[in-house]
Amino acid sequence: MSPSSEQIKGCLLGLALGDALGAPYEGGILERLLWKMIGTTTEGHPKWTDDTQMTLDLLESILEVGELNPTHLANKFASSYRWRRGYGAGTAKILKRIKAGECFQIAAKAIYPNGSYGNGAAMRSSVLALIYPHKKALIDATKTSSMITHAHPLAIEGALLISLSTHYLLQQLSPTQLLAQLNTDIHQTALGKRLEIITQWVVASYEATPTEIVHLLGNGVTAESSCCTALYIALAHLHHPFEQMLSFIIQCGGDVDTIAAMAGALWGTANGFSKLPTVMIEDYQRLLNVAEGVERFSKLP
Ligand code: R7I
Ligand code: MG
Ligand code: MG
Repeated sequence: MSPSSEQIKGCLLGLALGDALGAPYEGGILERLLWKMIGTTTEGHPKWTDDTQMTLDLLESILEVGELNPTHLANKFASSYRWRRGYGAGTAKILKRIKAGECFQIAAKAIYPNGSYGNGAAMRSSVLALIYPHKKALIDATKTSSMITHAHPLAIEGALLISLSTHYLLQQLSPTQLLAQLNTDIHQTALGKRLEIITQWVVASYEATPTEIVHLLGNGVTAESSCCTALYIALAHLHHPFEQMLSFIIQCGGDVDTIAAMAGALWGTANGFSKLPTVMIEDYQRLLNVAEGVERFSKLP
C-alpha cells in the first residue's frame, strides 16, 4: 500500500524541522556561534543543514530520473554541496572530488579506506521507505544511496536501521513489534548491542534519562553513536508532542541536528504532518512540493 499524504509530509517535514530547529544546538561553542551568524534566512526563518539538503537531493533525483540512479544522485549531491550547510568533513571532501570528475566509487573510499562510518547516510535514508514499499527493494535502495558517500558497513547498517524503522512505522507497528523485526534485520554488533538496550528499555516501559542515553547509546556523528539514540528517542516520544521530543534531544546534546532529523522523520511518519508544529523554516513550500511529488510517484502503477 502506498503511504498517505500525511505520512509522506510527516516524514519529510519532520526531518527538516528536526534538522532546522536542532541545528542551533549542534556541536561546541564555536559551531553554535557560527550557526547564530549564518543559520537564519533573510525572512527570519531557521535554515536547515546538510541533512535536509541531501534528503531533498535524494528525492529530487529519484523524481527526476524515475528511479534511484547512483551516478545521477552522486552528481546531484556534489552540485548541491555548500560549506555553509555544515557537511561532515569527510563527506565535504568526497563531494568535492565527485564535482571535480572522480567517480563516486573511487571518491567514497579516497578519504577513509573502508568508507565513512559517519551518520550522513542514515540521516537521509528514512524517506526511501516512502518510495520503496517492499522491504527487499528498500534494503537495496538504502545500500545504493549510502555507498555514494558512506561505504563503511556500519554507516550502511545505520542507514538501514533508520529506513527500516520508517518502513515499520508506515505499517503502524508498535515500538515492541518494530524492535523485534529490527533485531532480526541488523547484523553489525555495535548497532545490535545498542538495539538490545533499547529493546530492554521499551519492553520494560523504562524511560531512560539523557545521561543514560548519551552514556549507553551515544550522541556523536558516527552511525554507531547516533542511529539507535534517534530511534529510541522517537519511540519514547511517539505519544508526546514533537516539541517535547526536540527539547529532550537538545538535552542529550552532541549531533543535535542529525539526531533530531532522524527522530523527526520517524515521529512525523508515525504521527502525520498535521501533528507537527506549525513553524516556518527555510523553503517550506519547496519541501511540501517535493512531498507532493513523492505522493504522485508512489501512486504510479
Ligand atoms: O557522516 P557525515 O556526512 O556527517 C556527519 C555529521 C552530521 O551530523 C552532519 O550533519 C554533519 O554535521 O556531520 O560526515 P563524515 O565526514 O562522513 O563522518 C563524520 C565524521 O566521522 C568524520 O568527520 C570523522 O571524524 C569520522 N569518521 C571517521 N574517522 C576515522 N575513520 C567517519 N568515518 C571514519 C573513518 O573511517
Ligand atoms: Mg547537519
Ligand atoms: Mg549533524
